[in-house]
Amino acid sequence: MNTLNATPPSPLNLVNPDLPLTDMRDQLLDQGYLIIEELAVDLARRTHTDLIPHIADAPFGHDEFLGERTKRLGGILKKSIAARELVTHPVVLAMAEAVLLDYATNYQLNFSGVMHLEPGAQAQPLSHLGITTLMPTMWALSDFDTANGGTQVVPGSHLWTDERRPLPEETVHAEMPAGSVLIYLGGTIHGGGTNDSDQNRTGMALQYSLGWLRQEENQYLAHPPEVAQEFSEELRRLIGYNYGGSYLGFVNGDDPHRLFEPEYDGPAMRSTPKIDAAKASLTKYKVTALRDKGKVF
Ligand SMILES: O=C(O)CCC(=O)C(=O)O
Repeated sequence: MNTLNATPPSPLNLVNPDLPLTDMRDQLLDQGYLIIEELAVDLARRTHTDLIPHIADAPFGHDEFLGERTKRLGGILKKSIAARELVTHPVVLAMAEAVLLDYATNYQLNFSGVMHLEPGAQAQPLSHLGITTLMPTMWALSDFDTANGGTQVVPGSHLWTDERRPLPEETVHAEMPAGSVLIYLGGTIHGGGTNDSDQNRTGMALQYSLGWLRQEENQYLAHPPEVAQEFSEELRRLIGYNYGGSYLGFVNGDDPHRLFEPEYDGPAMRSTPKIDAAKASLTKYKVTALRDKGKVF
């Protein structure tokens, strides 16, 4: 039983971090987005402090999408140790598993970047990326609200056709205190808002994608082995020093993570047991789903 059941649902789909993961997953899949309020306040504060000097040096965007009063910053994991923990936050990874593992046996970090809207930043054209190949998140490093350009999302739009355009009243802005995270689906219509306030709005976008897709940010160049060796094994595997699926991404026929395991002298491993188990269950799931639709006999 969660505390939310006692009160009317938040129009912003704001939930507290104690909500059971299954309820969070259901809200995310149903509405196409979810905001977990103050999930990691201290980590977000430390990340913000680490990144402030880098944001000061970052350039503004040069077109309507990138925003002429918006600064973006990549290669975050070498700039902030605290950010590394946000990438592997267990609640967010649980949502990524729930959302992405219907279509792949593994998932990965697709992108990590700051999106910093200064006063006067204009709203982005809304994007509709289509089917769920991605689970983007936006961590509030500062408070987000409608006035300062809180991310726009269109509830339920992950189920819309490409042709349908949202009416203004169908769009909500993520309003959330620093340390909260907005999680949405790749197919949910979204975009940065207009910053009409006199404050900066700083968010960190961490996106996860199907393990067999090309990553948007080239993680191996952004975080080459000499940088990644400082990361945890979980983080290294998540950024791509791992199999993307069975037999996908090997190096010399072996697990790419061997690069960080000089002591390993066993046989080359062409997949991981976890990925093989996921593949087996996925195949079973797909055959069952097709049989239910009368397509396999
Ligand atoms: O800044 C935001 O709130 C969202 C930005 C975004 O969706 C993007 O640049 O792809």
